[in-house]
Amino acid sequence: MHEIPVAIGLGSNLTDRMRNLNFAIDRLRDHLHPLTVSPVFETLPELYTDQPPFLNACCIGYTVLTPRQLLSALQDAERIAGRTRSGPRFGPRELDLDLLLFGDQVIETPQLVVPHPRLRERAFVVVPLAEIAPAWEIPASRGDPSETVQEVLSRLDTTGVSLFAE
Ligand code: PH2
Ligand code: MG
Ligand code: MG
Repeated sequence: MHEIPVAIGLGSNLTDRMRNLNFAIDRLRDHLHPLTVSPVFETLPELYTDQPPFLNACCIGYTVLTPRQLLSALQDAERIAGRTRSGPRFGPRELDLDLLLFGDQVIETPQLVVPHPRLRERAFVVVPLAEIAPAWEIPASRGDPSETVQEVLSRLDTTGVSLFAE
């Protein structure tokens, strides 16, 4: 069995946000071993700002799934949590599960881009990820050099990201 370390970003800004994150964490336990969960942060909405604040967290763990299998497990969990694809791009959602990192692999398919294309710009992802994986080396991709999570964090503006609960 070949296990690969992966990182997942979790977000919710509709209905019971903490319940939605906990639902996702329970589902991720089936696929990532051992599962490490970051603290939860409350974050001001970015990209599409006219929406409620998010709760964001990250999880890491080892998986035997392929990237495609893991992506479809994430999409299943989003759907079961009540997510529909009807709203605006970057708009409000019950549950968002993003495949951020898959070992040191660089993947560019129409369905999936890893490392996540906006990972390095988003304090709401990098702050929680740095709590559990500061030394993870993000592979070079899309013109960005390889650098650690901590290095990315050190140049981000973290205003709007505050600790919510452990
Ligand atoms: N997700 C988005 C758009 N904007 N803002 C915050 N604070 N947190 C998110 O998870 C988020 C967002 C689309 O995925
Ligand atoms: Mg997202
Ligand atoms: Mg998403």
